[in-house]
Amino acid sequence: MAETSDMTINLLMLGRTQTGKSAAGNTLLGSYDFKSHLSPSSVTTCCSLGRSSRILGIIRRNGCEVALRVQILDTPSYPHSSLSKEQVQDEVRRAVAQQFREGLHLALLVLRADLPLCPDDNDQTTQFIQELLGPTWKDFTVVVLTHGDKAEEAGFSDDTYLHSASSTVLSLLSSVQLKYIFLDNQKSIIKEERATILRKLLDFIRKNDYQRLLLKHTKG
Ligand SMILES: Nc1nc2c(ncn2[C@@H]2O[C@H](COP(=O)(O)OP(=O)(O)OP(=O)(O)O)[C@@H](O)[C@H]2O)c(=O)[nH]1
Ligand SMILES: [Mg+2]
Repeated sequence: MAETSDMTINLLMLGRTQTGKSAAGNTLLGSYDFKSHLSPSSVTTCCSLGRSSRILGIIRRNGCEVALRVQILDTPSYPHSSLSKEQVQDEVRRAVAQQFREGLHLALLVLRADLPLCPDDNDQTTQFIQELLGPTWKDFTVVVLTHGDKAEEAGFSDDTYLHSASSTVLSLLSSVQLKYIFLDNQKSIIKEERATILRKLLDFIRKNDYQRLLLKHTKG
């Protein structure tokens, strides 16, 4: 049961196929709620909601411990190997309206840190997000760079990675006011690492004055 003093954050996973959206959702929840595996076709075909248990040790309010609850909506990718753009948009809008009635705090745009981001791919993805979230999409979007382990194997640390990243990535990061995090979904995350990542996300939410974004309703 959620206690009234608990704080719940609503996060929406978005991104291209096989970038690690479902794996990132699992990492953040500390669970295996979402189906995630390597595949020559898109794995996730409909939205599903994952909920964390009450997480302590992250937030204090007026000197008192407040439990954090994380709700994550995993989504089919765009582009998708078998769904059209309209089908993905309708499915995401339907699920957000159903699961996040009070709106979402952040959309997590998942990119692979170990692959170049090409301008056309980026334009297609950001246009999709803009159409979905509306004109304030940049305020509510955080870039999540997965496959940090592979980038590290190739000799890039989180800092040096940005020196070598393409101008497309750099301008995307700058347009979302440098809201980004690195994730290695390959290893099982320890409690302290997850707490650090959740604190960063809470910081982005705080900078947005805890605003929640409501998506425009569509057919359904
Ligand atoms: N090495 C490494 N592999 C990862 C990482 N994140 C995801 N993967 C792998 O990438 C593959 C795809 O992961 P998914 O979580 O299914 O990706 P997705 O974006 O949800 O894919 P679709 O649902 O098909 O669009 C899986 O084999 C994951 O184990 C990461 O940070 N490092
Ligand atoms: Mg998936």
